[in-house]
Amino acid sequence: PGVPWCYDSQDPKCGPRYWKDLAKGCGGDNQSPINIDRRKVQRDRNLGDILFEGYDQAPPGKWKLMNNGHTAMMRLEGESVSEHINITIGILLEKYRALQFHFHWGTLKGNGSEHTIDGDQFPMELHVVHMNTKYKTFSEAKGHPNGLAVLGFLYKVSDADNSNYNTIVAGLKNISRQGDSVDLASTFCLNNLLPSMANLSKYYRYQGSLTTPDCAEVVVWTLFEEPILISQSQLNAFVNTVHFPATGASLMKMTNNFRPPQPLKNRKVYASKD
Ligand code: SG4
Ligand code: ZN
Repeated sequence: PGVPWCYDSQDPKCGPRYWKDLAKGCGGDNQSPINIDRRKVQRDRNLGDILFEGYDQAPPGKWKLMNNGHTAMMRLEGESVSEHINITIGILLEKYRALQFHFHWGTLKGNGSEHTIDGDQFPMELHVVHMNTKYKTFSEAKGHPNGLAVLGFLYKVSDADNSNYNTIVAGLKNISRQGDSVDLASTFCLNNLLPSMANLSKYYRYQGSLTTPDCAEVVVWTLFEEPILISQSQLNAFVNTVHFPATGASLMKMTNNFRPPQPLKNRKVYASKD
């Protein structure tokens, strides 16, 4: 079900510039991603450290890595499992439960982050999607501007492999095609995939949307300043291993699965620190 949307790299005829014709929401005034202009952000002293719960524990269940045709996505198997992974954010200290995480990347030569900082695009971006626990269902949450909270992390290339990514990178070969999925033993915790917790106090906050159709404007966005380090060969594994949905006989590598920055319009971006 849903609209046949895609990225330009798959087929320019259904790429981001046409999304608003497929889903009205994608033409809204609070769209994501955005470029973050460091000179224009507003310091907000109320933006304290985010409280992470369960990020430091290997979940009791399994991580399910899947190719949904648009990205490589990791889902927690079973609701009771993901209940243990929460964040508390914002002045109202609202609690959000983790649902899944996924990646946006580029090509072997080009960058693939969705958010940019001072116009700079990064090699890859991680999104951890959470739902406000005061709503009972995902569709109820999608009816409210504070329904979802996505944590965004940018990657930087390092010389050494990031061994915390070995399980995911190795799993990619099992999700080469759309619909493929693989259960990964949950021997690692979410923390391991992120920068050190001590370096997460600087972040940007703004009100935005999902970055794919229906582009619902229901996301409290947090983009962290501190990058995640990963090696070029680990990045290349995403570009080389995962494929878009097959059209006819040809199988096309999944590349550039990012939406470009959208107009900020009347919004403000807040920074937790100078
Ligand atoms: C990716 O396509 C995920 O696989 C989607 O998750 C996600 O949609 C979509 O990105 C938009 O999320 O953090 N980039 S984003 O704004 O979470 C939703 C699923 O398809 C609804 C479950
Ligand atoms: Zn995303």
